[in-house]
Amino acid sequence: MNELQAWGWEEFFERQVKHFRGFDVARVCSEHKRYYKVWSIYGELTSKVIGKLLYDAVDRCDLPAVGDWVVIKARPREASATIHAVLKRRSSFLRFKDGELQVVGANIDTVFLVFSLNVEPDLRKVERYIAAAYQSGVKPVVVLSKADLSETPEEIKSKVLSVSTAPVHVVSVFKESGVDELKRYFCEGKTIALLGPSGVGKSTLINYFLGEKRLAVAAATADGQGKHTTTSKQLLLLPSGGLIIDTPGMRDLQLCDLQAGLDIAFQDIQTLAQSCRFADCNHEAEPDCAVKNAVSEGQLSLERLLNYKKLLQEVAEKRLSHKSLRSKKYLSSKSLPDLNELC
Ligand SMILES: Nc1nc2c(ncn2[C@@H]2O[C@H](COP(=O)(O)OP(=O)(O)O)[C@@H](O)[C@H]2O)c(=O)[nH]1
Ligand SMILES: [Mg+2]
Ligand SMILES: [Zn+2]
Repeated sequence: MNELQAWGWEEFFERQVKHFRGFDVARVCSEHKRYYKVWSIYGELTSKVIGKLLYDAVDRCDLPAVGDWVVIKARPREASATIHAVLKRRSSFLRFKDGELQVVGANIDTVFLVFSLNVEPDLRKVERYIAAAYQSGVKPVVVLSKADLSETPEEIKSKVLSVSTAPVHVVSVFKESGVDELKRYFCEGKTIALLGPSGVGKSTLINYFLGEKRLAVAAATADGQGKHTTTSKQLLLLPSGGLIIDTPGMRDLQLCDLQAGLDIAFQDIQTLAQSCRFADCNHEAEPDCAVKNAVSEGQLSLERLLNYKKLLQEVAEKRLSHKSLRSKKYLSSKSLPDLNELC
């Protein structure tokens, strides 16, 4: 495996650069206003996008984001470069910020959805994040952090497992428990992103994996909450191979108009629905509704069903509102992750 491949370069990107001659490729590792740090065969370069790319950009999604592969003209002696194109993304996490769609991270294979055990995680949020991950073409893994601050970590884990089609891990960096199990998701050339509210211990976890205190971590607070320390996204190379993206805390993730992602996240409801009398059952007042029956028999929680309906509604609304957005190209036609593969 060459250097580029170790950073995630693959055939999917290779195909896109056939017609670029005299250029190099690089991966964006961080973003600072309109400057980007990129990894290239010349080392790390500070780069700027060319005017045409800025001019042609309809929204922020058209500009480079952390994790993107870009086409560059390098000036190795000055350790700088200009970015001429952003290659099509294999996957991307999106969110709405300041009224526009933004890419939180690009070309991610696996996402660790981190929730701290110092309070019981909001199961509805867990469901939402999982659905958003599947929709983005990324495999989710739920990480319940700070197990040392909870008296009942295993109990909370089983509650989370009951709403999760993704694996769930209980970890404590302070006690060094459970963390090594997460290493099985590291694979050379594959990118993991950490998402979750700020203060849950994402940067601490990454420092543990890096084996050094590379990232700033919030000073401990009495309530175990932590505060906002990570201010920008950053792509890092793991010593064991593989890549990891640290993100600042995020309240919410954007769902996109890919119903299939929801279907995977709520596979239990999908399966039940196959036994409803009507194929297009809305699980409202229809007779012989297997989903409602499961709720009344206590097999399915009403909150989970209501959240599923709410997310469905949101997806339907997105579909309408994104019709006018050119960035629709980032929202649909994404392939779903292969759930059987670990790496
Ligand atoms: N008790 C406990 N605290 C932790 C653990 N991991 C991180 N923290 C603390 O949680 C706070 C926030 O951590 P940080 O990594 O900055 O969180 P981030 O905002 O998600 O990146 C810091 O004070 C950490 O020391 C853990 O396993 N147990
Ligand atoms: Mg952080
Ligand atoms: Zn039904």
